[in-house]
Amino acid sequence: MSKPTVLLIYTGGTIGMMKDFATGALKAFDFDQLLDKIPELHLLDCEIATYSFETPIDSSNMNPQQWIRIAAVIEENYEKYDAFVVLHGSDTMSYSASALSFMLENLSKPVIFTGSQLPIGDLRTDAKENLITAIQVATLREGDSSILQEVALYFEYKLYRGNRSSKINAEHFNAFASPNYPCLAESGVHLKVGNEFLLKADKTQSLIVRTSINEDVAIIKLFPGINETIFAGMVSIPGLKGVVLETYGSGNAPTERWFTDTLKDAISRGIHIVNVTQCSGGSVNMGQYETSTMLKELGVISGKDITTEAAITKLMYLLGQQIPAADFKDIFETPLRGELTK
Ligand code: ASN
Repeated sequence: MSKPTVLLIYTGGTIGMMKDFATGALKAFDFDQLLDKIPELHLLDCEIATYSFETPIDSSNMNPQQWIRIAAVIEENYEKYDAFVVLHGSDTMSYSASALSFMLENLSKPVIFTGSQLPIGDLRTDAKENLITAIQVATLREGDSSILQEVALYFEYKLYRGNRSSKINAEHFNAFASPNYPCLAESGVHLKVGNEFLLKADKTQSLIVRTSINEDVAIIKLFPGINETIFAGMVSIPGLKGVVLETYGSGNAPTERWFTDTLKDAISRGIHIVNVTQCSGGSVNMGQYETSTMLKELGVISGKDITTEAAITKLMYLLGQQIPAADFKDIFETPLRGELTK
């Protein structure tokens, strides 16, 4: 059997950065140098090809246009390669992995995001392990099918479903978590795959790349002391079409009249409001407390156990798909790529 083929897509991030000697700041450097730094890649039992953004970026500069570029590279090369590994800055990696999971419909090949906390040239770098194992995971096969058939994120010995992951630490190598869904795989002496947790593609369907994304959205995090002027101002932003509302605990919010009236008015103006918990784990359950009953009655969408990263990217994706207003809530509350628990 021929060796699996992998396309490495380099977008930027710390993994490929080096110190600017003049300023001391970290900035991106040439991708060819990145490969020179890891001769171990040649030992892997697969064929690796590379594609690089001409100007690699810190992932703080990621945006829907860049997601579309990543999706386009995957689409153009989909038949040529068995797997895709996206090198990406860790800061917004969970947003990009979530967005791509929605944009790549009927995906049947692995798209694995990875990066690192320290640059590849650093003596104590975490980049080598992350990159090498991400490629190994991406090339796991059963017969002539990839074992992974979804967008995932590999970091510090763990493979997560991309749209279930969040960056939780700015310093530790163990920088990501998936609070509401088990790891898809774990790397130790052996590579252990949790087969029961993987998405399985319907092979009768071919890949559809959806690149229509609507950015007229906001994330509003509630806090004790948020007042009417501020909240009403935020939901009255001209052009606003959707809000991810980060509420307390299991989806709770103030019961004050001004708050519910403001929400009611926003919903009547066609703005979709998605309730997501501020807690890092657990689920929204509107109606469990009096402080969430009104939200349910107003028609607020339940984000259930979705992450904020997946909620905002799903909102942008669904708003781009011209879904009839009457179906929007149901579709949002339905798992499309395993991003929430029904
Ligand atoms: N600022 C970097 C980025 O997200 C952080 C990293 O990759 N560790 O591009």
